Amino acid sequence: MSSTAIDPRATADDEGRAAFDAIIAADGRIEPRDWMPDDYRKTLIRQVSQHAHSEIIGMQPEANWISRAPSLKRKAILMAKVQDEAGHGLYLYSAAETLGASRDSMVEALIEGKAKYSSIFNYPTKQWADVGAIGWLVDGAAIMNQVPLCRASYAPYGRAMVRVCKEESFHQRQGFEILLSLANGTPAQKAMAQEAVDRFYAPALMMFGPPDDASPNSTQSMEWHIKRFSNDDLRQRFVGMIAEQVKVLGLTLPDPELRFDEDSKKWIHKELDWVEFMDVIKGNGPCNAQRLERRREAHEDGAWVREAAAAYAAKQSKKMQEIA
Ligand code: BYC
Repeated sequence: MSSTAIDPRATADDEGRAAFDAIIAADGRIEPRDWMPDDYRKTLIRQVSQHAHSEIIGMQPEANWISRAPSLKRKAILMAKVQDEAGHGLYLYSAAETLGASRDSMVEALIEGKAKYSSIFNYPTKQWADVGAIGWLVDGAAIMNQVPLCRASYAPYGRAMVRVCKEESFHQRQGFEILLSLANGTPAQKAMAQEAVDRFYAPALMMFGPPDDASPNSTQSMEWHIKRFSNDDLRQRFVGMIAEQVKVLGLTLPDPELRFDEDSKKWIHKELDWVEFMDVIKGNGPCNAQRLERRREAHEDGAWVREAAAAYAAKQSKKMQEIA
């Protein structure tokens, strides 16, 4: 091609970028077939697949208590909640697939320990009240983070989030209600609830990710309207919310320094252990190895389902070809 010839691909890309920029500037939505910059696609595949993995791995700490739930009613509710998390994972894998990521490659990255998932699920659930603390604090943090994601510029992600958030809000209430029952129970039950809150408080605050000045992805993700608020902003909102709710529970947060500073209009909370956080996301948390081992086993156990589904799909497609 001579140097003066017009490269049709370059023109299409320029037009695509202009259309993309205009949609983002107007706070509109990008659909799967729209042109998008490679880095936007990559960022979304990263975040959405990590989010899907978190939902799937997040089933384990609570499933640990299904067989030991204290009543039939609690057991039924917990089973429904854990199944909801599986559903969230599936919506999210589907959303990531619309960006061109294959389900197999995402699952492989998870079971090979190459993909990240939320730090929180690498902590153990040691006693029944942990199920309440997860519902209240972990699902509570998840909602705080995910409600703004309903407006994410990538439409399939935003649409998945709407449904996820409705279910998370039920999850948070069931967790709060478990803690409330325990807090109003015997002194031993109240102590169990307090101990669970003490253990999950800091890890729940770290779910929002590193502080803003150490968050390499936030600025660009906010410019693209994927994230709407920074990690610290969401953490602030969350702390403010639970500081009030804990009073209703009659429990305390393990943070004697926690106060609202009128001058800065910010909540001052204790320093979080970011060394521990980095260690957990690198795979060295208390339960990382166990979570991945369990996921690998489940994947292997489910091989026959995948094979049967693939064989059925192949048979149907052959039938359709014969008819056509
Ligand atoms: N854990 O630049 P940053 C649930 C990573 S499941 C692990 O701030 P970004 C539930 C981050 O990926 C809810 N890794 O990143 C399920 C990045 O690493 P890479 C899960 C974390 O993406 C079952 C690096 O640190 N929610 O609710 O702008 C039962 C630098 O961070 C974490 C979501 O996934 C972490 N906590 O912001 C019950 C929400 N934080 O990828 C409940 C969707 C950061 O560059 N995700 N990292 O190697 C998001 O909103 C964002 O991805 C984050 C991080 C706020 C998490």
